[in-house]
Amino acid sequence: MTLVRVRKSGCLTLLLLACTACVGRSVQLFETLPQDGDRRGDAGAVTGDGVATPPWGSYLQGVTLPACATGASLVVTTAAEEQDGGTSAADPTQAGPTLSLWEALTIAYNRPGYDVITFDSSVFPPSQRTVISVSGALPFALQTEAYCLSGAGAGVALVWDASLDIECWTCVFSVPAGSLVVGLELVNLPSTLDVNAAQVAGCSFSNIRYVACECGANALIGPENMFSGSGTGVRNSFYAGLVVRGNYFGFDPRTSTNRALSQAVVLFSPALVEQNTFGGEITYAVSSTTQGTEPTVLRNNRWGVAPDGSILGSAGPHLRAYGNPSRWVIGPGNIIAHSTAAGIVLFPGSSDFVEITANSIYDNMGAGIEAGDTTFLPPAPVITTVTATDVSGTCADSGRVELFADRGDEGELYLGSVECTAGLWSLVGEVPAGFNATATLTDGQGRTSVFSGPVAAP
Ligand SMILES: [Ca+2]
Ligand SMILES: [Ca+2]
Repeated sequence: MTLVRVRKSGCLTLLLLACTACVGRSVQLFETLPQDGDRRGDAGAVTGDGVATPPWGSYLQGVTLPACATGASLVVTTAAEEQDGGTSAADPTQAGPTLSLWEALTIAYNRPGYDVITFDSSVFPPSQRTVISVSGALPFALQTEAYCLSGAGAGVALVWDASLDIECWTCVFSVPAGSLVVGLELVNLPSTLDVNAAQVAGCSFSNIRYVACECGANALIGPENMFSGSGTGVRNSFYAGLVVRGNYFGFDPRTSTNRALSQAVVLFSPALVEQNTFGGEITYAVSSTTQGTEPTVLRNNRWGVAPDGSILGSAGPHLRAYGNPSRWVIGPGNIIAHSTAAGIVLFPGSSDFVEITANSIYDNMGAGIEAGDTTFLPPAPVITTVTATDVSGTCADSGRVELFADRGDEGELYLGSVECTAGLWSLVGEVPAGFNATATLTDGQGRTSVFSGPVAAP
């Protein structure tokens, strides 16, 4: 494992997770695009698993998505690249008999007030996936006032030319404060959706080449976005308030299968990451070099197990936490299972604080929590006695002991917690037959130990 130093905005930072492709807009990174069938314009595709994949628009018909606010309507009626009325058009009557996406973005920009861009479902039926090809710059990619762009109820795939430079910022529309982008398939994005105090939901990002969503302050990413490709799903810079909720990273909810993804979430400021599914082929799930005392919170996410219960596995540890400085709270309610390596790997420095609380960590081939360096971690508590009704033990450092039951030496079932103050602790808790008791200790600074050794239930 390699720590990678990267330079961003003049500051030398050490990534919490090794991350070779997540920063530096001037770097050309992805020469070869993965092929996954998403450039096909037919009704569906067949994955390498032989599973038929319904069109994204069909899938979304069974999903609850956020709706546009009330605004002036613009209904796109052609997939063609048209620019009737020129770049000063401010009304649909200037756009000729059909309205293109180019014309709609132009009018939304020029017409004062909130515009709602939707797609005619007779031209873009949700069952058929109609492609809008983007071969270069979009008019008014830099939108300046709130709008809604909704493919909900239609089958719209925006497919950027794969030869476009990844720094083509004018090839992708921005998402300014108060906006909503929802229900679209976005393929081969050459740069990013700049999302500022706005929401992106129900979008399929495939063949991501760079960063799909670059988030400013108070962005909401989710629910129901899907991310795959050789780039990064979601990234924030030095802005607070990002929420990443209810998405699928490196995972296709239509087939409940893994999709390749280099990096899911890259954070430079604290964020809330919850209720997401992370597939088993993500190189780096969440990385963070957050500053200050606010933690990045990861709760109620799942690694290694799909929402339908199928096992997704992984080719390495699900979460790797190291860097300097950063503060994380991992829990409650994450499922971290079925890794071919550890569940979580910690490499804490002197000013890193990784609290791990009330998760379900089990069936990983390596340790549930592995410490590459224990210098700055509290020692794990020791379990001395397990009876039918309670568990007791000792601790070298004071702190909160969390008790788990596991078939091995991890922590599948969270049973409760108790303070260990004078080197001793005891907790009422029934460890099921066939399970072992295990425990962690979290010290007063918010650093959690690895799991204790397991002790079998009587
Ligand atoms: Ca037109
Ligand atoms: Ca407008």
